[in-house]
Amino acid sequence: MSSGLLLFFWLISFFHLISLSTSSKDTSFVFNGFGKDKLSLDGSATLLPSGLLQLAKDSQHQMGRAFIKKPIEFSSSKPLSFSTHFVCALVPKPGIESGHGITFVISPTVDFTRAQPGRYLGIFNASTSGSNKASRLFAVELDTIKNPEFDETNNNHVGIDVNDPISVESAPASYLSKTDQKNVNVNLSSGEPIQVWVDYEGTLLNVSVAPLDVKKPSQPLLSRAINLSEVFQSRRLFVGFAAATGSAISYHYLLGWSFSTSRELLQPLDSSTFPRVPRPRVKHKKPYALIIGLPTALAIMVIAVLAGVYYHRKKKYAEVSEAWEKEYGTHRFSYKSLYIATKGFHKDGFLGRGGFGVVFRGDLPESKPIAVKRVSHNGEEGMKQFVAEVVSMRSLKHRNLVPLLGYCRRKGELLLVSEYMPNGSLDQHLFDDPGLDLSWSQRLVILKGIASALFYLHTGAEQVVLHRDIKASNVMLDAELNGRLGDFGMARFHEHGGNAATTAAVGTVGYMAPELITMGASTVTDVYAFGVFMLEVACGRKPVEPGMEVEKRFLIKWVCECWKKDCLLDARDSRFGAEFVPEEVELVMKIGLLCTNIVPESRPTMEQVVLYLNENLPLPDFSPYTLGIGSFTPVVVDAASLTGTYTSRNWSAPSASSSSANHSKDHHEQPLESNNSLNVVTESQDIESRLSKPTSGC
Ligand SMILES: *[C@@H]1O[C@H](CO)[C@@H](O)[C@H](O)[C@H]1NC(C)=O
Ligand SMILES: *[C@@H]1O[C@H](CO)[C@@H](O)[C@H](O)[C@H]1NC(C)=O
Ligand SMILES: *[C@@H]1O[C@H](CO)[C@@H](O)[C@H](O)[C@H]1NC(C)=O
Ligand SMILES: *[C@@H]1O[C@H](CO)[C@@H](O)[C@H](O)[C@H]1NC(C)=O
Ligand SMILES: *[C@@H]1O[C@H](CO)[C@@H](O)[C@H](O)[C@H]1NC(C)=O
Ligand SMILES: *[C@@H]1O[C@H](CO)[C@@H](O)[C@H](O)[C@H]1NC(C)=O
Ligand SMILES: *[C@@H]1O[C@H](CO)[C@@H](O)[C@H](O)[C@H]1NC(C)=O
Ligand SMILES: CC(=O)N[C@H]1CO[C@H](CO)[C@@H](O)[C@@H]1O
Repeated sequence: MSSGLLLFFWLISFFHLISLSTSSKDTSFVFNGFGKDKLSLDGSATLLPSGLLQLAKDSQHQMGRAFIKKPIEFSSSKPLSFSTHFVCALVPKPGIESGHGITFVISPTVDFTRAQPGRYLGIFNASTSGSNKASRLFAVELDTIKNPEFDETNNNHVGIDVNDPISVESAPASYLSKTDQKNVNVNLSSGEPIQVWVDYEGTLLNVSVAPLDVKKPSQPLLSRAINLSEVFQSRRLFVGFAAATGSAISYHYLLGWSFSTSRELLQPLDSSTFPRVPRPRVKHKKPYALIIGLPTALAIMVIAVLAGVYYHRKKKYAEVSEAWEKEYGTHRFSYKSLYIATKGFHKDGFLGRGGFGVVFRGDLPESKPIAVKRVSHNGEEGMKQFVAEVVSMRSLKHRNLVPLLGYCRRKGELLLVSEYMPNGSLDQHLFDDPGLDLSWSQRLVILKGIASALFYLHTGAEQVVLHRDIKASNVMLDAELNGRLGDFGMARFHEHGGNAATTAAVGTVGYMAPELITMGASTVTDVYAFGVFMLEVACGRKPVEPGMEVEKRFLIKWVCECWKKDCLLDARDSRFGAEFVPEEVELVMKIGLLCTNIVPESRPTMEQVVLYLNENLPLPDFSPYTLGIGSFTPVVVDAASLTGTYTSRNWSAPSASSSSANHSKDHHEQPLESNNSLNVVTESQDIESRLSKPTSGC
């Protein structure tokens, strides 16, 4: 070999790669960390990017081997000899027994397809042990498992194997310390790098082990006479390493390796350039932190989340239920079912906003569609009575009532469940543009239906039921466009739930009988409201329209004025066209006026109204000048004054009670100058007087 080539190899050695030199017939090489090109890897052996050679994978029953690619040509002219020095590390896997071990191997072949892992160390197999010593194999083992069947001394031994996993010589890993002059144990599976020297010359094989920072011991651990020329017929031999795991697992690393066929030519290892041995990331306490702590933390988190969800749901679906409600159990809906039925009260199911709450459409499984009204209230006061009423209302059955199905109670909220009415409320069709143009006959059917329902409420049920808030927006239309009275009793609820001072009179302005404030609700106040409602349906306008000219502003007055001018039909809804029966329209208007008589006693009962409407009873004799007819007294509730003066329940009848049958314009304003400061305010006198001025023609 030329000196230039030698220099080249020196340079490579200097860069801690590979030095492979042959001097005469000797072979030497050194690896300070490993490169791929000179080694052939087998099994699970891998070369890590750091230059670390990992032999067996960190899982069970793995084996890995690494041999020099080209076989060493041992000189046949002189006895076989070699020297090697390598550094390895066996890093135990946390929590698992460390095993099985690493071997330095000399073999005429690199075909180890029959080899087995575990105690066979990835080079032997079951049949190579015992008498059948077919394989030609020499190995030095660093074994971290005690295999009693192989006569092994302990789980931390070094052995010499010739054709057999049963060592010809073995000893617990240790070295003779120069300084202390005593044997020091070497823990093979400490994870620390361990130096191994194997020297063979003549027929003597010496093996030494020591930690990395210790010089080669003067006395070898094992010294054994072996004739390797008998073991190997061939002089072309592969040298390398093997490692295996079984159910015990270690990471088996090789950090550096120097080999020479001549003891003198063996090159030193440079430990400063060795790759670092990776430590399993979790040590000692951390595995517990992971194995026990992590699942515990996860479990706590899961429980916390579940608890959070539970309480959230519990709060979301929370209801108020009291002992007295038990008897109404069957009428009670769970909030959750209503929440689900209305898809969380989604805006897509929004039906409308009534006087007392918001209405949503809902779908319960196996049931007709429902309407859910959410009524907020600020007190539990009167709730018991109201719920009792609601439940009793459930027993009300009439084809012109919206069937009430039940209720649900939450804190500050009451939910009323009724059947869903597909065609909405009447006021939408009377006043809103996209509504239906209800013909006169349809309207008459609706009026007759509502009259009959109200008659039923007043007389048909076990006890008198007042609606308290009759108006077009509380009249629903079913699929056949029948009128269905809904929301009965709501006003009463409002009265209970709210501030007594502001709710002394409840209902809707324009439909409230004047005596309502002082006398409270009664069947006759319902009749009054129904009268207004009849006029509303016949005229197609609201009872009070502040935007209109003064003469038309108050519906009752306007209808009466038209009658006075003998053109009652002028007040009718212009949308009727020609398709109406004039007598019927007049009849409805007159009944409306009759019902809105300012004198409660003068109003008909609902029974009479039904009879009148069906023309089973002639109307009483009355004119637009009859006492109390056509006198609209808009009621304005002044809450502040109410609180102080709402003591006298006695209503001094307004001047309408004056005996004059002819309702003279000059004195029909007087009634409300009553001295008990009833919170009833009339429109100013000049409006009244102007209204009563006769206008010419129709
Ligand atoms: C064991 O290995 C030897 C040689 O490597 C082979 O001849 C033999 O068949 C193997 N036995 C088994 C059981 O694999
Ligand atoms: C060897 O070291 C490993 C890892 O530090 C340890 O688990 C084991 O107990 C040690 N063995 C002995 C015999 O000290
Ligand atoms: C082996 O060790 C003995 C001392 O125990 C020594 O005399 C001999 O030279 C050594 N042989 C080799 C090859 O290192
Ligand atoms: C070793 O074995 C070889 C071949 O069997 C033989 O030629 C040689 O003499 C032996 N050497 C010794 C020292 O026994
Ligand atoms: C209200 O009128 C009744 C008779 O209608 C009478 O007994 C009662 O004392 C009156 N109350 C007041 C406060 O005027
Ligand atoms: C009512 O007044 C009208 C005209 O204003 C009059 O024709 C009629 O006779 C009066 N009726 C009564 C009962 O006073
Ligand atoms: C109302 O009462 C006051 C005294 O409180 C009295 O001066 C006034 O004349 C009374 N008005 C009427 C209409 O009774
Ligand atoms: C006139 C009108 O719109 N009628 C409807 C009332 O509701 C039913 C059921 O939804 C519909 O089929 C009708 O068309």
